Amino acid sequence: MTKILLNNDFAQVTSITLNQEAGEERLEGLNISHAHCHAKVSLYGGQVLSFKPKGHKDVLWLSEQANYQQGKAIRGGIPLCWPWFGANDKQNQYFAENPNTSINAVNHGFARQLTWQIANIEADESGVTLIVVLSGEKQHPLWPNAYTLTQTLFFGKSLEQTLAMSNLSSEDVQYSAALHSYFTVSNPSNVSIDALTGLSYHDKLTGNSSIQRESVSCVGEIDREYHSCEKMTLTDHTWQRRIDIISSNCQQWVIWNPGTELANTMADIHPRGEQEYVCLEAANTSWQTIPAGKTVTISQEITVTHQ
Ligand code: TA6
Repeated sequence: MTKILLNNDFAQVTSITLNQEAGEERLEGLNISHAHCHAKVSLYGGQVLSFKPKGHKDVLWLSEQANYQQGKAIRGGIPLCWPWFGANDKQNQYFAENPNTSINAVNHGFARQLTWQIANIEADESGVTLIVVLSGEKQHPLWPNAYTLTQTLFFGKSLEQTLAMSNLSSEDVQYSAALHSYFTVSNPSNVSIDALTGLSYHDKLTGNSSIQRESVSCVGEIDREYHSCEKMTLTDHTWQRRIDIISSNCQQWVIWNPGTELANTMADIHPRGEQEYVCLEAANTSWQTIPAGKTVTISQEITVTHQ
C-alpha cells in the first residue's frame, strides 16, 4: 500500500513495497518526485536505486533480476559497502583459522543487508533531502562495536550523498567502505574515464599493481582500485552524456564490470545486463580509523549533463 510521507509545493515522497512475493518479509522503499528529478530509495540497505534528473535517462543501473530479500544484497543503484569493502582480509584470516565456524562470510560488509530508518524528509525548490540512519552493536563477530550511520541524500539537479560514520564505542575502530555506484551506460565499450589515465592502480584480477599508461577500457571483466581522490568524468560517447562524480574523503576509485562470462553465472544480473553499466565507486579500500566516540564522513556528488 502506498503511503504519502511528504507532499508540499515542491515534491511528493511516497513509501512503496519493493518485493511482491507472497510469504516474504516486505522490503520498503521511497519514491521521490520533484520538478528537478525522480528517485527511488530502498530502506533495506539504505540504497539509492534510481536517480533520474529531468531530461535524462536514469543515471543508475538496477538489475531487472535484483533480489529484494533479507540476507541478500540488491544488485544495482548505489549499494553501501560498510564496515568493510570486499571480502575483508580479517574475515578471510578468520575463516582460514576457523574452518568449522557457523559465521557466514559477508562480502562488502553488513550495512547493505540491514533495514535503515527514515530520520527526516524535507523538500524545497532546489530538491529533496532525505536522511536515513542505521544503528547497531555486535552485528558481526569481526565488527562488534556500537555505531550509527547517518546517510544524507539530496536529490535535485545533482545527487549528493554523504555517509557519516559514528563510532559510539570507547575504542578506535577500523572501517573500509565504498559508495558502489552502478552507472547506466549505452555500453561499456562506448565509455571513457580519462581521469584514470596516469594513475597507479591495483588489479584485483591479476593481483598486480601498475600505472595506467593508456586510456582504460571499461569492458569487463575489469576489477581495479585506482589510487586517487580526483574528480572523475564518465563520458558516454554514444548517448552523448557525461557523468561527473566528485568524492570527498575517499582515497580510491574502484572500477568494476564482471564481463559476460562471469555475469552469466550471477543469477541477479539479467541477460546482457553487464553491458548496460559500469561501476565507478568512491571508496576507501584499505582500513581507516574512526577514533573512539568520533564521526568520520565520506561523500560524493553526481551530476549528469548532455554533451
Ligand atoms: O567493487 C568491485 C567488487 O568488489 C568486485 O570484486 C565484485 O565482486 C563486485 O564488487 C560486486 O560484489 P557483490 O558482493 O555485490 O557481488
